Amino acid sequence: MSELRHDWRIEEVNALLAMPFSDLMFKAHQVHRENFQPNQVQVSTLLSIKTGACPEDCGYCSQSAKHDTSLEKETLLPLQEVVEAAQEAKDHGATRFCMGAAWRNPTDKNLERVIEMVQAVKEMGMETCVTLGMLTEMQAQRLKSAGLDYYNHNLDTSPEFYGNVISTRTYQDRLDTLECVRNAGINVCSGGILGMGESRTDRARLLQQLANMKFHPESVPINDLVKIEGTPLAGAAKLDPFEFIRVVAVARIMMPKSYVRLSAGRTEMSDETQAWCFFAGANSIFYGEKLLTTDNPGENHDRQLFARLGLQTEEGRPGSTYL
Ligand code: SAM
Ligand code: DTB
Ligand code: SF4
Repeated sequence: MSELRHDWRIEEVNALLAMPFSDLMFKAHQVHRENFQPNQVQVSTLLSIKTGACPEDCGYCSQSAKHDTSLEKETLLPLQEVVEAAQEAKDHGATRFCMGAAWRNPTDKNLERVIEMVQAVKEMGMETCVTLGMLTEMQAQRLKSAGLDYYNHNLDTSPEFYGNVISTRTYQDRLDTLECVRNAGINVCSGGILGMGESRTDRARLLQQLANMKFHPESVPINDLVKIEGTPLAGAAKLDPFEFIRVVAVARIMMPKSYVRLSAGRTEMSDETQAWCFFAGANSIFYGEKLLTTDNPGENHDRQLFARLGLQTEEGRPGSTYL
């Protein structure tokens, strides 16, 4: 059995990323089989509960007030709308409902409204995840006592490349929030985005940061940049799909017991690339027509892909073999 390590050196990570492709796939798949059912995929659905007008300047994001994107802004959704969306996600086979808000950080008043949403979704028998920006220790504890299962907060890239993408907060701000979440006893969901013009070493440094935390994040989303008109990264060069698959494989090897989520970017990804990602150790996806503000593959497409690959949803609807 593979051991959990928290002392990865950058040369080791770079060496894994540089392995011959077949050797890397073989190694990652072995680790995957030792730790998970290889044909099962966990399914989460996303909802943007507060859209746009965000004061942060993340260079990839449609929701930053600093970029001129053609996004319709929305205030925090009413509870009833959230409950209806969660019910629909559950009916379609999702086991976790993830709610995202375009905030730098939540106010205590807004946090109370999100807590009502978390409690309502939990009562429906789904796992809950929220991503609300930076948190204080107190806010993280408040979310924990309300029963929140996961908090998503991505490191996004390496510490060295971070300043090229975001100027309104620091890498340390991200690490501090993750520590508050971990200390509160909430499961951590943290990963990054590939294809923002970073180097392979930046990708290795991101994985090293995630794996060398005291505890590995329970969930590691790997996003392929969705290029959004009007953002500074709209013209970023497309990442080689093999490089994306390599990063998934190395995440699997370094964090053998974590769920690795094939996250944003599936719409532009071939079915074959996705199949390689599942073989390399990805075992979670976002399911549903929309991510937060951008398109995700249609549900029919995903259902067919699962059937073609013989994949099953983890803890899916009773009696359903595929999605
Ligand atoms: N405002 C909160 C925050 O930044 O933590 C929560 C929402 S934010 C949209 C959640 C994550 O979505 C980001 O950290 C980033 O990794 C991912 N994301 C946002 N826009 C993206 C894009 N265009 N392509 C890929 N991933 C993206
Ligand atoms: C994550 O790593 N990816 C999700 C979720 N966590 C919140 C968000 C993807 C957003 C993609 C761009 C959009 O739809 O706005
Ligand atoms: Fe705001 Fe989050 Fe988008 Fe950054 S990624 S601009 S913090 S919504």
